[in-house]
Parts: sequence; structure tokens; C-alpha cells
Amino acid sequence: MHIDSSHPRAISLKIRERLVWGVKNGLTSVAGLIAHGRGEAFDYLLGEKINEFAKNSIIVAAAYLTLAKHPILSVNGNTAALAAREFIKLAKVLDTKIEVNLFHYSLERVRKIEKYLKKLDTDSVLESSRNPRINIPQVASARKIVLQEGIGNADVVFIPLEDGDRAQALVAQGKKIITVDLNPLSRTAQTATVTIVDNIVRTMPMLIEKVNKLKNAPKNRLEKIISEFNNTENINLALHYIRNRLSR
Ligand code: PTJ
Repeated sequence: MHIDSSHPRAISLKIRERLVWGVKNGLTSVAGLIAHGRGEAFDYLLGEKINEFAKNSIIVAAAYLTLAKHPILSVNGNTAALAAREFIKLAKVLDTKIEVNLFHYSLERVRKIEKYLKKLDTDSVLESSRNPRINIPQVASARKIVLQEGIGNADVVFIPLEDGDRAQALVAQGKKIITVDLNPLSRTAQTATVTIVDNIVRTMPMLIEKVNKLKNAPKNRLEKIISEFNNTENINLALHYIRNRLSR
């Protein structure tokens, strides 16, 4: 569908079209459209912009990713459609890999997403066909199927757009979890080490910029950024923001 840029909701409509494209091309699940609708509702309440609490957490996420020994970026059907190029850019700056990990699991869709990412860049993707798979204990969904060399070995895991039990299980394994979720109340938002309450489309460019900035920073500066951050307090800022917007 052609969307005129002068339409008052052009950006939002273009993002929707991107997901429709993802579904048509077998990257995004049909349920991904529903998940996006939930995200849109929260985005409306957040004013559809990057707020201060999101900026704070993006800097902290950049510090964690920069300090990590084995960071990994987890992509699902929604993030593949909305931010594949940015995931590849981030993988490059961090010198790390992307792993496809799905909730509505099918090997066919995993392969399609991997193929799509590989077309954009040949070596940023950890291929499921070449890497041993393991199961994360205590995860009820197919999200438990991960690659040993990816999420299995990672110390910092970037898992945007999920409301599930995987974050909790990974935190229990001692990993640091970074998520992006427009819903500050989702289970993943509530259990992650760093929760970026923002739209993935807005977050990714800023996250790449911040990682680039912090890449050569001294270790103690990165540790200071991390130690001064409290995820619960930051999520509360997002909730207060929504409440104030509603009462106004
Ligand atoms: O491709 P699959 O099979 O792995 O499935 C992907 C989805 C997203 C469908 C799957 O992970 C899922 O069902 O997710 P949930 O449990 O609906 O959680 C998705 C979360 O992401 C919700 O809390 C939404 O509010 C949030 N969300 C949706 N769109 C965006 C978003 N957060 C940030 N940016 C968005 N564009």
C-alpha cells in the first residue's frame, strides 16, 4: 500500500506495512501483527518518541554490550522485518553475531530469516544448520531452542520484543539481558537487566551511535555507567510518564 508522507500517521503506517511485508515474505508470524498492535498502543501512550528514560537505558545497554566478552543479538520475526539492517550494523560495531530465535517456531521460518539476513550481510549470522542447538531449561516455549555458540555461550544477550519466560531463565543462568519493549509491564521488561521502553525502530540507530561512542571508552567509565543505573527505577519513570500523560 502506498502511504503518502504527508499523512499525519505516515511513520506508524509505514512501520505497519513493513510488518505486513514481513508476513507476506514468511519472515514475520501472523501473531507478530497482534504483538505489534499491543506495542502500538503503548507507543501512543509514550508519545511516539524517545523519552529520557529510554535514552538513559540505551546508554547503559551500550555500556553492557561494549564490556561484554560474548554478546549476542537475538532476532525474531518482528525485529527481522523492522530492523534487520540495524541489527547487522550493531553486530559489526560489536564484532559479534546475530542468532535467530523464535517463539512461533518453525525451522522453515528460521531458515528464511537467516537467508534474508545473509543476503544483507554474509557473515553476521550464526546459522542454525551449522551450529549445535541446545535447550534452555525452565522455558516453556520454543524460545528455549538456542545455539550453543550464540545465546548458549553469551554473557550479554540482546532480546528485544518478547513477553516471556526466556529472559528470566537467562538471568537465572547469570547472563545480562537487554530488552526493548514498548510495554514496561511485560514479563521480559520486568525481568531484564536493562529495559529500553521504546520502539525498536527508534532505539536501534541510537544504540548503534552510543556503542560507537563508548567503544573506546575506558573500562572504569563503562562500569560506572552500569553501576549508576537501576532498571526498576527507570521502568518506574516510564510508568509515571504514561500516568501523567493520561491524567493531563
Ligand atoms: O517471530 P516470533 O515467532 O519469535 O514471534 C515474535 C513475537 C513478537 C510475535 C513474539 O515474541 C511475541 O508473541 O511477543 P509478545 O509476547 O507479544 O511480546 C512482544 C512485546 O513487544 C510486547 O510487549 C509488545 O508491546 C512489544 N512490542 C511490539 N512491537 C514493538 C514492541 N516493542 C518495541 N518496539 C516495537 N515495534
